[in-house]
Amino acid sequence: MPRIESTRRAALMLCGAGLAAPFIAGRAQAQGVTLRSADVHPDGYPTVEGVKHMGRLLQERTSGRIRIQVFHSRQLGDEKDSLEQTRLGVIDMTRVNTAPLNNLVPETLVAGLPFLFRDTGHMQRTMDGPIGEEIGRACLPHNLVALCYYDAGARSFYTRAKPARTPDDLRGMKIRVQQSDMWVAMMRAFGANATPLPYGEVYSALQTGVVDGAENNFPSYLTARHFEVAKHYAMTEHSLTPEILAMGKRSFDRLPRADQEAVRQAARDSVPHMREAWVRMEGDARRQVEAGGAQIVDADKQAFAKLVQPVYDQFVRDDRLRKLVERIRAA
Ligand code: GTR
Repeated sequence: MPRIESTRRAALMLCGAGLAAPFIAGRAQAQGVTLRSADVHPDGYPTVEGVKHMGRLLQERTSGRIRIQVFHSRQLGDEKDSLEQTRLGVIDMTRVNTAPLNNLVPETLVAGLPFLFRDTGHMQRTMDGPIGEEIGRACLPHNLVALCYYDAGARSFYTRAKPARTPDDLRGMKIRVQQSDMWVAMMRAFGANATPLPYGEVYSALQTGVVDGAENNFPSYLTARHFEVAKHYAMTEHSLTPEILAMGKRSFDRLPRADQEAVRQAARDSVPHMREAWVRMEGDARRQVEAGGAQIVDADKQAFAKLVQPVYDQFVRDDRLRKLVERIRAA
């Protein structure tokens, strides 16, 4: 089934379910609300498990009045589609990477900038604190209420023909990136040609040679089965871009204030659960792709890091973003 058609069908199905019905104006408590949340990853993936955990907390804390149903495995389309549906109020929540938000909310691109976060701890402290809050607030005028950030490990290159240990190896290769202008510029800086594609199209693009490679963390490399068609994984670790869980402002505004707070709190409280699942899966995924024939090699990270200034020059131009980057570096 063509992607767009299946997405529209899912959206119609959800509308038909009468999303707005349980929210009764004037009531202090929402009654019998099921929040629909989208994810591109399969059941069991740490992001899906994080949102399910949030749902369990919410259900307990509201005596079953508010629940979450997770539509995993791209049932509601790729990330751009689910973001759009969330902004429009067709679905209530979506878990996406920060990258598909970059063109809409420039503050989010800061979180994906190459070699900005020093390590996972630095990323977590930044995103869980005032800087993450500021980035989240910037989503509000676009009808998105940022609830929390999840881990996505480090992204590295994987390629079909030979490993991308250095920028020279990568030169001229067509590399799939997420749909973000900043990510396109990052590939240009590394000497590659960027091909922006939705996640769901990457496997066949790799298989047919439409692209020479892509980049992602181990859990995605495994679960999307990209390791079957691009076997050379080089540890460039060029970005620690985190995930974001966002609720549509329309759905959020329909909830009474106390329930809004319960939603925010449950999201925050789901983060440690997600991160534990993440750590487990990152190690498992690495072992599984190796067992499946992937060749993991070290890369010359310094050589890649030396090339990123043009990305900063192009995208961190205004004062607001410059200050964010400075504060992140100083943290
Ligand atoms: C994954 C991320 C997804 C999506 C995907 C991609 O690591 O969890 O949200 O961004 O990468 O590359 O499209």
